[in-house]
Amino acid sequence: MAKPLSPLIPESVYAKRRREVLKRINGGVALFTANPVATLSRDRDYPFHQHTDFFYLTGFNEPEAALVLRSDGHGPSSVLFLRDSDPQRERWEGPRLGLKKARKAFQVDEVRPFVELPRKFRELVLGHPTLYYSPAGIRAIDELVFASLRSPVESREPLPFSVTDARAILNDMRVVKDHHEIELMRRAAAITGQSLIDISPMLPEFETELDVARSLESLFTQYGADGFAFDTIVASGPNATSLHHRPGTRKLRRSEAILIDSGATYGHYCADITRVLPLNGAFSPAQAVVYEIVHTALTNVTKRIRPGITLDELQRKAVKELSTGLVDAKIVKGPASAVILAGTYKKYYMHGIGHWLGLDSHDPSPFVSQKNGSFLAGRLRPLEAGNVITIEPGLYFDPKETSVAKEFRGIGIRLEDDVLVTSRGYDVLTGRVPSSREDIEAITGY
Ligand SMILES: [Mn+2]
Repeated sequence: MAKPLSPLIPESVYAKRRREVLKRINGGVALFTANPVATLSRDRDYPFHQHTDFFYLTGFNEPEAALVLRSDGHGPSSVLFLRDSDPQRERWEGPRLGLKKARKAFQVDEVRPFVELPRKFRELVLGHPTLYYSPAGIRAIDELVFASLRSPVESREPLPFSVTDARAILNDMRVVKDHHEIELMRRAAAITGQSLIDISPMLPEFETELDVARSLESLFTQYGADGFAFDTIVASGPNATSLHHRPGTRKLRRSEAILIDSGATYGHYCADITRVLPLNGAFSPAQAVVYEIVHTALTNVTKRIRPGITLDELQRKAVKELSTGLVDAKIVKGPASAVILAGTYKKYYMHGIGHWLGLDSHDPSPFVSQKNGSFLAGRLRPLEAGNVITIEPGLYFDPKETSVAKEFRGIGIRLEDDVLVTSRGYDVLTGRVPSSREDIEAITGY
């Protein structure tokens, strides 16, 4: 019996991940919960998305579920709580896995109804000094966790006396992808990439940004995507200077370029690709100049990727590439060293070079851990084989930006690839999607 929605990674892999958590919590107990279904207004809910830590450990895609992992060796070491079958509710909400099928599907010690969690929780955490918790924003569960700390002074009940963020453990585990995950991410990248290629020659047919966004998402689905990594960004003309522009009903103009930043998910794993395409098949001279600078930065930063390098180093390389490009093209007054030192470039490049990618489009960033188990704030660990990151240099000139010549105002160019770090260097998962100016003009030349 396959579990709903995660037949792509075998249960044995999830079981292995849970054993790894048990090892790392070393005598503690851990609680992971599913995301809630949030109400939008009245009878309408927000679309349900599973909490990615919970999904990583279970592959289970229903709300009202929790996983308790206990590492003291007494009693059950893994207990999964979930909703039982309820034909009446299922008539409205769709099928649930239910307890009976869950007992067959999951390699856990116990499967219990979710409604029992409050009653059972105290018993499960008893005797564990530390409770590891990955909060999903459910007040009632937060309350349960705090209540477990609130035992009377000198109580005979040895309840946990510390609560710790379980995400540190999960961040550490999730940052290195296994071959199952890499396969899913390759597929998500292929779906997203092919859809972008397919939609390019169709662009003149679209009226608005929203048209483009919905048609692209439809292509994702046709190619087998099971969702979207984030809300699709489609920004035409000067809208591209706003980093996360939401597509609207603005009419597309042939003289402009369109920035598309989007990602399909496959097996819940994300792709995240950005391309900028000219709406009339060729970039204007000013667009072309900026495009070339950003593309050179993308190429030269990507070449640096290998185990041991940090994202900070890649960012410094990006800043150097972009600043030099701006000065060489006479868009900004030099020398480049002054542009970098004074931070003038931040007016035009105001974000990081990339982020980790996985179940979340902004996957956990691995921080340097200290001997005492705490983390050094803000210090990212160097890249290692199995990491997947995005590389996304960009240049944005506000329509009102008077520090650059008129023809550059309102131009926004960002190019983004997804890159797997390998033991020898890197593998661009989105490498089949054209990115050079010539190749982009070739696929949009109608
Ligand atoms: Mn991104």
